[in-house]
Amino acid sequence: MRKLWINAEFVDGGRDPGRAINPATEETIGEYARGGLVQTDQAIRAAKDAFPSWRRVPAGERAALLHEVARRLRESQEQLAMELSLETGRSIHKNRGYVEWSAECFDYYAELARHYRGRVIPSPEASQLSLVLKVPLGVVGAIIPWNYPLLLLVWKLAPALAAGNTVVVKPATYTTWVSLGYHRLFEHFPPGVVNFISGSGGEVGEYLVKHPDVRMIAFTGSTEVGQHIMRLAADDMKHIHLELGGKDPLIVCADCDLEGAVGAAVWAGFLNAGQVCTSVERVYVDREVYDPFLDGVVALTNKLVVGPGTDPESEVTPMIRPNEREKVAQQVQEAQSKGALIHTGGRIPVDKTKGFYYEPTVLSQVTEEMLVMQEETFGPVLPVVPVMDFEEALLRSNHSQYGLGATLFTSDPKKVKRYMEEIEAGNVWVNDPLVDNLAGPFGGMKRSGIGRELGQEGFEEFFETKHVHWEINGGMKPWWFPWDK
Ligand code: TAP
Repeated sequence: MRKLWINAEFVDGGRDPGRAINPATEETIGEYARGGLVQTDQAIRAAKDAFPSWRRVPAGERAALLHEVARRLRESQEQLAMELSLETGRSIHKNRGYVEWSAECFDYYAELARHYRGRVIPSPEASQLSLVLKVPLGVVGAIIPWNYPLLLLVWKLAPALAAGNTVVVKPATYTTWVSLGYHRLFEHFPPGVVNFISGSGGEVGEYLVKHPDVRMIAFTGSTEVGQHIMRLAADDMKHIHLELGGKDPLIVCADCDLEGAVGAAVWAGFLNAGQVCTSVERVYVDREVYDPFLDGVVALTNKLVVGPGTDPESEVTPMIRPNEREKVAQQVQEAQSKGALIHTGGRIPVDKTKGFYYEPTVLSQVTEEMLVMQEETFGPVLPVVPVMDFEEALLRSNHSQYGLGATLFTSDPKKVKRYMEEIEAGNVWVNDPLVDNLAGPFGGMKRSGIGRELGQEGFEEFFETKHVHWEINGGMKPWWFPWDK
């Protein structure tokens, strides 16, 4: 059974163990300790006690420890990728890439930490020194979703540790087993700097958010829980960083490479069974190319291999749980009842008696009022909508409560210029969706979140900023009391 890891020691959960389920087979793959408030308290205390000495570790030494995490990730790539496939159901082929990318993220922040602590700014007088000083915040609570349990953990942990914070990690319940194995990556750190707890979000997660010794909450998950966290964090004025849901549009212009647009829509709509925060969830296509585009998308979707992530041939993998699949099915049914046309999919595959599969689904004749166009679907469903032109597509893309990612397919630089400036999304892709960049800040606008991960901006989130004014000469100043001095 996998245990909690607090102050560099294994800790029991004090409750009945949890069972890790393989979404492709419904089999139990392992057990994990389920923690509660006692263990969460213990972890926060360990992180608090470790902070004063961890913050003073020289940047070079800290960088070496982070590079060692990268080395350990690469060394265990195959095992880590397989465990991810077992518990998330996702493609082993993609998971290998995510492990490597996680290693690169640690390497990136190790080097950033070596070079950055703030800056010197101009002073009013020659005898003065003015600094913008960046100091770590203290204990960071990292709350992680189930869809990318390693990558989204790393996007928080690497910059938080590089900045000199200590961390308590609370994984999602569905992916606790794989996450409690990650302590192996941090065994060379001083005790208490990284701690892994477990337990339900509503109990343990909320306790972490409310705890006065936690100075920052770095959260990825649903908009609903993010809003709740923001309210709770207000009491202590905690720093918060929220990466939330999305309803990403894809605009297909008549002047684009149509084959590329078809491939991109299918890829970005059905990767990880649509359980990507930046999945394409709405497609707006210029009427001129609507028919060939839709035909192309349906034809390509029909060729996709649906199967378990542990099989490298599988392209569309299972969803995480039957209740998540049910939410998707309900959106599709609602759309169909209001006149939407299902071109392919829209059901549980008949040949899959085990596993939480849902067929990749292409819809047309959808209207903006349907749930499938309004709410995050988080499943393999692609609604395709004809539009008059780019202007209409842009307008409809922005007509959403979300603003996470967006993609434009065009060969017209004038449209690209308008789009990059006016689309209401934090991640803007042109002719190539879902490409993230370690140096490029990732995050959302509107109800998709606050703050950014990755890049220099993602590093800044984990610091407190101070302005330091230093008069080197000392002595009385003419503007002090008494006035006539
Ligand atoms: P949530 O249900 O929001 O859960 C996310 C995390 O928050 C889990 O660890 C969960 O623990 C915990 N949690 C739940 N209630 C909490 C509370 N009251 N206080 C503190 N923590 C709480 O999301 P999910 O279902 O795991 O993930 C899917 C959602 O995440 C989608 O909306 C998706 O768009 C979003 N997401 C966004 C991004 C980015 S980068 N924007 C990336 C991936 C996913 P339990 O598992 O124990 O409930």
